[in-house]
Amino acid sequence: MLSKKIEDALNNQVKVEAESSQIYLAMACWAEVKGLEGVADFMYAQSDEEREHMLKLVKFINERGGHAQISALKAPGVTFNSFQEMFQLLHDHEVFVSGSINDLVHITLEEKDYATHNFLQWYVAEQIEEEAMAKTILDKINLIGDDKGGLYLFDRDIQQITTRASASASVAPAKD
Ligand code: OFO
Repeated sequence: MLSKKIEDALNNQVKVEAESSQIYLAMACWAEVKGLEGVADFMYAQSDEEREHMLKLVKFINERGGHAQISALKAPGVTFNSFQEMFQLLHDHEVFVSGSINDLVHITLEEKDYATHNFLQWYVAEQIEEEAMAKTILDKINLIGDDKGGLYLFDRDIQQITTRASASASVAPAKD
């Protein structure tokens, strides 16, 4: 059974994950209309993943005697000055989400809720991966800058990251 404090904190994270999904969906749309299909596919995949993160929390809350709240979301930015700026925002957002997960983990310790603490370890590991990936991509795009040829190759490269990630997700055992 969840305490009210934990239920509220988990519901806050539901909103954070839902907003992450919307942010990446908006980025996918912008990349798509700018003609970078590889980047768009990568962002669509990121958006789907964030929705899964949200659903995993929703189900956990409901199964543990709480009630998951589906709330209004903050509208994401829909245009960017450059791909560099967009990937910087993606990176910064992942750092923000990691902080939010850490706060949540901290509350579970304060409340002595070890079941929720255990459940959240999956998110801690996921954030390490996502931050590392965002950093790798950001470093690459910072090297490329505004170079059109570089951006073309980057678009092809990132397509491989997306294909590899979805292939390993389909062969890997279920993450939960
Ligand atoms: Fe939900 O994993 Fe990124 O933000």
